Amino acid sequence: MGQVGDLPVVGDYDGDGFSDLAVYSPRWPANDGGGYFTVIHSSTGTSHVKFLGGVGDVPVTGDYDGDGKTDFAVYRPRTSTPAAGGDYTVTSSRTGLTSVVSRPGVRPGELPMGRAGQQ
Ligand SMILES: [Ca+2]
Ligand SMILES: [Ca+2]
Repeated sequence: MGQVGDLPVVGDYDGDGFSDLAVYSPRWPANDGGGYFTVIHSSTGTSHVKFLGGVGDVPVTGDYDGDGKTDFAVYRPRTSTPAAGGDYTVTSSRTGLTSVVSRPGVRPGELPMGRAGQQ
């Protein structure tokens, strides 16, 4: 944790009510196409790595499933047709399943705000 280019993504990933230190690394060292999250759980002090996303993705963590635990999520703008929006990839902390939600209306250079369901 703590490489050049890492982005802070603090959240309560273990659901104990305390924020967990976390970063998103846009690139996976063994594969330049992938990104990953590294979280130090406040409840145990142990670290957890979650691979998700790729080059150009922006971390947009939040509690999308409402279970009290922060969900791993990234946003990928559609650079080829920016006015068409982009795709959110979210891994539910409740089910462990990863899903992709497309959202229109994001303009070039605009970062997503709030939940995946809001515009
Ligand atoms: Ca926590
Ligand atoms: Ca959650």
